[in-house]
Amino acid sequence: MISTNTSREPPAALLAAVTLPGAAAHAEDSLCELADLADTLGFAIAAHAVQARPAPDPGTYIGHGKLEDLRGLVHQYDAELVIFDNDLSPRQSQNIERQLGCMVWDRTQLILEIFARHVRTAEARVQVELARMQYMLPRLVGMWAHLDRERGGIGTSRGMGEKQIQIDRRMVRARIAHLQKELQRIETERCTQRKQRSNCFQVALVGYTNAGKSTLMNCLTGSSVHVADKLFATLDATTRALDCMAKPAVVLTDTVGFIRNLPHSLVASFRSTLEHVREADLLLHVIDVSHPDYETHISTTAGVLNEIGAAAVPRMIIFNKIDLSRHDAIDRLMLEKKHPGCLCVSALEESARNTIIDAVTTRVHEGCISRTIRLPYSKCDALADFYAYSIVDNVDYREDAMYIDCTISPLMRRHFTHYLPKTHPKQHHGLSG
Ligand SMILES: Nc1nc2c(ncn2[C@@H]2O[C@H](COP(=O)(O)OP(=O)(O)OP(=O)(O)O)[C@@H](O)[C@H]2O)c(=O)[nH]1
Ligand SMILES: [Mg+2]
Repeated sequence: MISTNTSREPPAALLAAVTLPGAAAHAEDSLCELADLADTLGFAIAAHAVQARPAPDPGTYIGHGKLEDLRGLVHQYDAELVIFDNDLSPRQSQNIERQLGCMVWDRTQLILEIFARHVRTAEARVQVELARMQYMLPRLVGMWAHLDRERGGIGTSRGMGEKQIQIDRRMVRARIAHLQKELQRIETERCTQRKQRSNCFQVALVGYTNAGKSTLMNCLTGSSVHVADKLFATLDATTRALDCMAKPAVVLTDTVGFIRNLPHSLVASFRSTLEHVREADLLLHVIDVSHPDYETHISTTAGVLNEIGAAAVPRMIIFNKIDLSRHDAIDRLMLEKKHPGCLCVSALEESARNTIIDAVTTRVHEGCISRTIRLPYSKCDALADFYAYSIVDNVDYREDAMYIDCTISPLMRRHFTHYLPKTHPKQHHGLSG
């Protein structure tokens, strides 16, 4: 089927997709998302072509007849670009480009271009460039083929194009090695910052792109991180203190969103940014409940969390944008039944703050133990640790020592190992001094 759209703004682009058996259910949503991704880069989608096939064509992914149709559309709309919803091999992109006479991107390249456009910090710049270089390396072949076509002929030895490819490959490999070193340096720096934060309960916002993570970050911490109604507005990790009564103190991190078929090279390059997610004590999984395909967003996010090694981190589900739901109360009931313990909020409403902070505080204090600990006066310096890492209910200054009534969270127990027994907890614990 080929459908067209008469409203057109330059630069024009076309979308193309091949639906393989088993993928039909999500094909339309995936194509809509591809249009949103293209829109993020400012392309106007003039038309799209979709073909159902039992398997991709090895040379051109899409069938030859459909490719002819696309060629007609390229001319009709004067399209600069054709974007495939599937991942194309370097050879397939090259063949299609040759036949259509315009630029051809696959889904991965489109996402890489968006990331490149949205980078703000030096770290994200390195991460995105590394992913782009890795994507480009096997695709250099097509870039210089014209030199061979111009100069090559029967009897010519190696063409200029081939020599140029070898030079380029060396340069790209050297650049990749340089970027990898740079990322390692950044990771070491991050490791130091993480150690500084290890006395805090770490919470990270995760979820599909555009779910409202940054809006929630601003609502919860009063910060002003960048919010936009476009995909991949956030590429960097921002960490802020959460103003709540929990002990230990809580820090919240906002970071890059996920999407279906997130390029593996990007996941690998963003390892240091995603470390916040892997090392968190709790993940707030934010879901845009107004999105018709939010169930797929939930499973996609779960899949990426698995891929980055964060599957075991405890999660709290937050259905956001409930203000956009048509039957607010009914939807809440249905969601709470299906996802026990979930929260339904609107990040645009003040009430979201208290709802989430109360739930996080409860989670921080889950598994806390209450103890009366004897602290000899010779160790009175340690009293500061009790105030920093536990909730102190009372300090009784007796003749022999101080007796501290306190509540200690599981995360902070390591600070009190001297005071707590290894096996049988008793009501009173002392430190010999
Ligand atoms: N109506 C409504 N809009 C919201 C709500 N939360 C966020 N938005 C809007 O949704 C859009 C995306 O919000 P962001 O906070 O940038 O989303 P994000 O999850 O950080 O997106 P990425 O950084 O791209 O992954 C913005 O236009 C927000 O104003 C909400 O509760 N209700
Ligand atoms: Mg964001």
